[in-house]
Amino acid sequence: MAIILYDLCAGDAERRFSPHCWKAKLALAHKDLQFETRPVPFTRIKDIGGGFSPTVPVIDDGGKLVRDSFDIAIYLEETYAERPSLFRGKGGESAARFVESWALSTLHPLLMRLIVGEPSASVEGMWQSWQDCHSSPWPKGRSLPSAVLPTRKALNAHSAYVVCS
Ligand SMILES: N[C@@H](CCC(=O)N[C@@H](CS)C(=O)NCC(=O)O)C(=O)O
Repeated sequence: MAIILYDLCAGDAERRFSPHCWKAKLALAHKDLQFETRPVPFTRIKDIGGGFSPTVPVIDDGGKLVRDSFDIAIYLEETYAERPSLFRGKGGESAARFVESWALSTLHPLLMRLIVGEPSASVEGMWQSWQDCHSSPWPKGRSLPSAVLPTRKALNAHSAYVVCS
């Protein structure tokens, strides 16, 4: 039976814009697991599993619900240990945690600023939930090029791992 992934959508159910849900999708694909997505708008997240999680992604694996993209990755790694590994051990898991923390605290606030602009009444609720989730201050005076410099250097040094299509 295919795993179900509850996936954030916009008014257009085909528009899936959540980077946290993308991570869960990539983890499922890397594990070569069959999954189906269920589009969920912000206002319906509370209906998943009778209020199981305030956020998506959530997966339903034969009745077992798991929330949070990183917890989903750990669950898949442990439950489907015979499949291609996501972390290749505890060292890889710790490195992935570091990258996640860096992306959440440095990259996401800057990207949010580019996408939604300066805080305003229209995004106030969204920004509050963002800060609650990530404890990140509004990124005043920081620029995207300086924030991505470590990534740029790493990719330059290890370009063999970058696949272009
Ligand atoms: N730490 C969580 C964060 C998930 C998260 O923030 N998801 C957003 C969508 S990108 C969400 O569901 N927000 C609901 C809300 O703000 O009401 C994870 O990695 O899954």
